[in-house]
Amino acid sequence: MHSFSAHSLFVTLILSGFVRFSFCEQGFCSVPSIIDEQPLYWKATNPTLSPSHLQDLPGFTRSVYKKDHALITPESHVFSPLPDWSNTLAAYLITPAMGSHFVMYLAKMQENSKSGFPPEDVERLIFVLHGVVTLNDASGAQHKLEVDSYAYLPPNSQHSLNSVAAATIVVFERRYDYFENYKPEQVIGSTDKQPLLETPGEVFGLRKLLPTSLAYDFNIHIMDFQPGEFLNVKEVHYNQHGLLLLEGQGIYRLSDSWYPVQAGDTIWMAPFVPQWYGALGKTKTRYLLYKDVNRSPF
Ligand code: UGY
Ligand code: MN
Repeated sequence: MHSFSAHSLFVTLILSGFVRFSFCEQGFCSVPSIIDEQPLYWKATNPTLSPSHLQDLPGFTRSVYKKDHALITPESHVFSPLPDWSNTLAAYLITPAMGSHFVMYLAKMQENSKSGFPPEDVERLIFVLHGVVTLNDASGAQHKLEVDSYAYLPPNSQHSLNSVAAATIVVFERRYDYFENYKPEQVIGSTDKQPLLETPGEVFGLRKLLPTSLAYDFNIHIMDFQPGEFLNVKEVHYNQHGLLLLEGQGIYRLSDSWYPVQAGDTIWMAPFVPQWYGALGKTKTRYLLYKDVNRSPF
């Protein structure tokens, strides 16, 4: 009886993907098959702290911080309370201390949490990675934002984000760069509702979360690569980037370094850092990418 229940527990664990094997025979090892039926972006908020055999090695991290780029991996995240927010812990992953003109942070909203207000003239974009967040906007309307949904709040627009249960969001903020009489408007949407755009000379799938009109001084790109696909252009450009890998894995080239990366990783790219990505593994890569646009470098 005892051994039967142990056996059925074992089978259940295998079927549920909690136990994975690699089989080695005659010098060859097969990669374990991955049964992954988790919710969308689950890996981004529940990353593998890999390589798993080094997970507990004191001092080991894949994180790197250099003059023109940084890779910040989940085992390096340090969360602390956000000023003005209630019941929320945040990890700032990119800030002007690195040379960026924007911030990118993960905010873990707990039960009955509420956001604070951005500083004067600062615009905000939030993207939901886990859970459900309610946006109360400047007009008094309420919007329920689920995983894969986002909201752009123009500078100085009164709003609050509320959550009754645990939720994780990624937040981008930047001091708005006013241009002529253009005025950005609030935008609410979800990735799956955005059309696939043309990418001449490239193979990746591209969606943009914000309108491309001059009122907006940045955009967030959602980029998809099938395993084996890569950037054709070995990009070097004046724009800066903040990247969150939402799904998949591959190799990111930044300057002269080549990094294995996976869902949950964050990358800061300074202007002009040489950049290239190749998707590997068995599942598609999706990443979310901040890019400043529509303004003269002067
Ligand atoms: O639009 C871009 O600059 C984008 N293709 N860059 C990148 O993926 N590193
Ligand atoms: Mn780029």
